Amino acid sequence: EPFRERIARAADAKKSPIVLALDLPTSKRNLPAFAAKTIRAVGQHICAVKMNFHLILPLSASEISRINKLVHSYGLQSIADIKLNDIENTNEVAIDHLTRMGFDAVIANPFIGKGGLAALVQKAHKAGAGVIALVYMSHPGAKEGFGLEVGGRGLYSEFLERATGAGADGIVVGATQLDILRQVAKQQLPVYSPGIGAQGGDAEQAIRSGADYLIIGRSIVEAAQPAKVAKEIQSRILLSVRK
Ligand code: O7E
Repeated sequence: EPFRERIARAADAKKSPIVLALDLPTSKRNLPAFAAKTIRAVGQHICAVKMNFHLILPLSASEISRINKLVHSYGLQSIADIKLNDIENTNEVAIDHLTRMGFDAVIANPFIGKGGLAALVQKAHKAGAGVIALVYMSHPGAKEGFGLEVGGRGLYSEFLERATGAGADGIVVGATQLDILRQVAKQQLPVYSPGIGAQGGDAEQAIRSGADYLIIGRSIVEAAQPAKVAKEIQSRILLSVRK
């Protein structure tokens, strides 16, 4: 079953479009134990876990594999978010390592070009993994890159075309970019939206504007009661209109 369907099934089963960004602060001691504790706490309120440099840099491959096994035991998908942005060979080596560690999907930056993105998607699909492509990021400076005007239109619309053309399994648009969310919501690809809470975006507003999945980190991970916060967001979204 392709990643796109696996994560849709997980979201259905958990009644949650939340992708937990497991972004633990560097001050935390015993990261694997804290990661496991967080997954156990919120596992019923999310459909996937996303790991970034916060864990992929300090932990060993076997420590990451163990976390991925725990993620899977909760019926969740696991996404590796080291935004791939390199030459073909390097991206392919990264995909090899990440899929061996048990990740179900990777993130890619369409800036590498049509050919590079297509090769990356092919490689990932062959390994049974999905690819989610950046289209418009959530931070204020995103307009200086993704929002640049090229040939009379925003670079992000070119990135969207590249993602579709390459056969990617989803795209990323920040929850802080509601206009862009509304534009891309009409497309065929599932939209993953980060920037809720800590970066100022709102969960319900993002869903109403067309986000299919919400990537949420610090507001859950750093909360005194992560399960309570995750459950609150989950029930608020369930009540709001889904597209
Ligand atoms: O702000 P937080 O704590 O809720 O965390 C957001 C996470 O989403 C964090 O891991 C960050 O690296 C990531 N992210 C963004 O914040 N903005 C983006 O535009 C894109 C991502 C991201 O996850 O991209 C790949 C899916």
